[in-house]
Amino acid sequence: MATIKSGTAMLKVLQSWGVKHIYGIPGGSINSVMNALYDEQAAIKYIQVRHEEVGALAAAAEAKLTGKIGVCFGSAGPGATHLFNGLYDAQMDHAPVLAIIGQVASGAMNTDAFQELNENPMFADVSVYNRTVMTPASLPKIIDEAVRIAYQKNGVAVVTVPVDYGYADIADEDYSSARNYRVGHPCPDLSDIQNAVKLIAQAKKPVLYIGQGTKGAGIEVAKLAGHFAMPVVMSVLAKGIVPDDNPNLMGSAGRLSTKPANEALQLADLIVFIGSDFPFAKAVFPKDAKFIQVDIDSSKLGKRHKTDVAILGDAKKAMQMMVENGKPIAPTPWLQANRQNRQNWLKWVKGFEDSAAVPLRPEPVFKEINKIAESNAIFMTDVGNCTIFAARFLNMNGRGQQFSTSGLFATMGYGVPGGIAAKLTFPDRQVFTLNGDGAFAMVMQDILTQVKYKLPVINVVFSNASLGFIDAEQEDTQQPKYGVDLLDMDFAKAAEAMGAKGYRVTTREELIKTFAEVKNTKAPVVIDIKIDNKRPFPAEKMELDPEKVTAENIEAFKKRYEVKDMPTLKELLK
Ligand SMILES: Cc1cc2nc3c(=O)[nH]c(=O)nc-3n(C[C@H](O)[C@H](O)[C@H](O)COP(=O)(O)OP(=O)(O)OC[C@H]3O[C@@H](n4cnc5c(N)ncnc54)[C@H](O)[C@@H]3O)c2cc1C
Ligand SMILES: Cc1ncc(C[n+]2csc(CCOP(=O)(O)OP(=O)(O)O)c2C)c(N)n1
Ligand SMILES: [Mg+2]
Repeated sequence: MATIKSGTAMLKVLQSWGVKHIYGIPGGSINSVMNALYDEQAAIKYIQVRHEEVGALAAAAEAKLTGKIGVCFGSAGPGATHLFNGLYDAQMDHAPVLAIIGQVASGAMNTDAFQELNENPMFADVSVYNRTVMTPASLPKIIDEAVRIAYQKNGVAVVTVPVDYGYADIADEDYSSARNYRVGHPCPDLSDIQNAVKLIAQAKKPVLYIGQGTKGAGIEVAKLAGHFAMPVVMSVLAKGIVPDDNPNLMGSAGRLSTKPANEALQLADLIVFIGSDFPFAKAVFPKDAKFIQVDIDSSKLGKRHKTDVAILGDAKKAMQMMVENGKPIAPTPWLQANRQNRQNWLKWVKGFEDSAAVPLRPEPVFKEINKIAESNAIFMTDVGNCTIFAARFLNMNGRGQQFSTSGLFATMGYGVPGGIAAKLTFPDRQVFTLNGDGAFAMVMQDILTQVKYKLPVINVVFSNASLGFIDAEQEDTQQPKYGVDLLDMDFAKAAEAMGAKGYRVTTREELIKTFAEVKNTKAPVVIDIKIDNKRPFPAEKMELDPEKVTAENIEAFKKRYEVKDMPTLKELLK
């Protein structure tokens, strides 16, 4: 009988599923996997990260960008516990990820051995599949099962491997089911579609709300909105699906939001909610608005809002069917007012783009990013005020550019790992990471990984010497600012020390010069931009409506945020 090492058979299964690289850090309990990775290095590349969390986040980010399984590993004990943030990120944004966890040798298990943890209960909550391998012969089959289930459930599969098993010889067979993998969604029910278009025809102020479930269907979103004269609001994770220059696109709602998007939803009498699980629905959607929901996951229907018409099925197909089954509606005063509101907002934002104020404002930074961004650029965005800036100020083309962040888990430290994953997976595409100074400091050691693997990522750090996002929250809860100030540092120097190219930017001239220089960089760069710690315009709590706040408050609000020529949507509708 031909034999193969169990660890090698495992990697052959991963190859059959199209896995090209695996992120992790070696340890005694995972060395049989390292041994197999050494043997198979021509087919699967081992990526040495400097923190397992970065490996797990990179695997999650890769899965989000490609829809394909991301793979990471950690050794028993501390290597395993370091993976959690990446795995929760994958779980909460529905990304298929496989985590291979080292374990002490089978004979030492359950003896409180060095670094031995009871790994199954540890990973129970984060996973859709979670098993410890019990014989060397079953390892490749269990890995195949894990990948299949991670795909089917869009979640995290965890396989714990006692270290001795990976070295053992087993029968050399085909253990993979990859060739049988199929994806399919239920077709929307025609009567549900007909009920939906009836509701749309009756609505006076309909809004189309889209989430990342509409990926690949930007054209259908634009058609549906145009056909029924609906302004469009998107979740942050849907950024980039519809071109930002579409006149019906209001932006995102909630706190990472724009004025026109929040106002459209406040006044909506119907929300057509497609491919989203928007967590702030209760706070942002009017309770009494009629609600149509489309989702491929039946457990989501009716979850976030009382629902009048629930449609189980693929977003693209459902949108096509709605257009086919409903009479077109000519642009209404409601749509026109929303378009005007959007125009006013964009004009106001543009008014800051050439600001030479020092410390810099974020708008001039995004002007330069938008200027050099290529038509298929990837924007990996960290968590904090920079997520607000990216949601508002990135001008994405809806045709090849991609945006990603840590959505529902919202972990800081997503940018740098995301940049590693994006550049490894798409070496020919331009990759930006957009990071706050707090978040960047959590993972900046992995600039070393970008350097080691020659990944020319453009890392932008918004240095405001503050945990700015939380600073604003402490203002809202009227408590003393505490724990939110950060020591400023020179990230450019740190980058240089790690072998990357570092830029320190404090003025508009330096900003323009630096971005022109990094446009076609062949090496990783870190641009440390000293920006003002001003609170971003709070579109989630605007004090502009005379029916709700005093004239004095409106004046103070306008003064603080330099608001001009932005009447409320209510005023525009009069
Ligand atoms: C600091 C921070 C603050 C945030 N604040 C905001 C905010 O103010 N506003 C905001 O919008 N977001 C915000 N987010 C992101 C937010 O937490 C959620 O992650 C996001 O709103 C969810 O987006 P989604 O609904 O598109 O994606 P998901 O939660 O992934 O939902 C997608 C839905 O689409 C369904 N689906 C998938 N494929 C299909 C298909 N083919 N057809 C039909 N349905 C499909 C899925 O079953 C799922 O129900 C923030 C993130 C960070 C980091
Ligand atoms: C790992 C983790 N810890 C804490 C938080 C809470 N949190 C959200 S945003 C934020 C501040 C981010 O600061 P920074 O990266 O400097 O960005 P800024 O808001 O200043 O632009 C914090 C602490 C989090 N989301 N993730
Ligand atoms: Mg900061």
